[in-house]
Amino acid sequence: MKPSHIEHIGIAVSNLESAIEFYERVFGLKCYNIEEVAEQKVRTAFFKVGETKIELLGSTDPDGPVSKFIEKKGEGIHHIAFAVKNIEEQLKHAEKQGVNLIDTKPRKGAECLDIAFLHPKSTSGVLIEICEDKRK
Ligand code: CMX
Repeated sequence: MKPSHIEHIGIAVSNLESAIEFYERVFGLKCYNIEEVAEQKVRTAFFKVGETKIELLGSTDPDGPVSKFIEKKGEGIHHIAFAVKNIEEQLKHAEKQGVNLIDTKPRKGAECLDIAFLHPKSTSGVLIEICEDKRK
């Protein structure tokens, strides 16, 4: 599959506003975008760290995946997103390798990316997102 880089690291937080304030105050990073992804039941806040972003994830619904994650595991790293080219082909490749796909087709995520998730049960317990910016 050969991802080009880590596009972002998603971090589940209980309180988005106070987590943004923390990242700005302690690390001197600037939150440059806050975006709701209604389909995923999250609000996302982005910071750039070199080529990689930190994506803070605040849940908008107690039944959403981020709420369920925090309930079970507490706040923390929720997923790692790999930037790929030709995401549809990469999904087919992953499926052929026996990976359990959460998304068999890409969907729209924050920042206009096409995204798809691989199930943590087939990736050593880490939720992996692959994503592609088709505008590039
Ligand atoms: N990382 C690692 N493991 C995870 C996980 C995560 N982020 N989320 C859930 N799991 C584990 C659970 O701990 C649980 O493990 P056990 O069976 O050992 O207890 C197992 O996966 C099943 O978890 P669950 O709470 O019963 O939840 P579901 O099976 O209903 O859903 C998952 C799990 C991963 C399929 C679902 O959360 C999902 O589809 N995630 C992808 C979408 C998403 O997370 N969106 C939010 C971010 C959006 C964005 O970045 O824009």
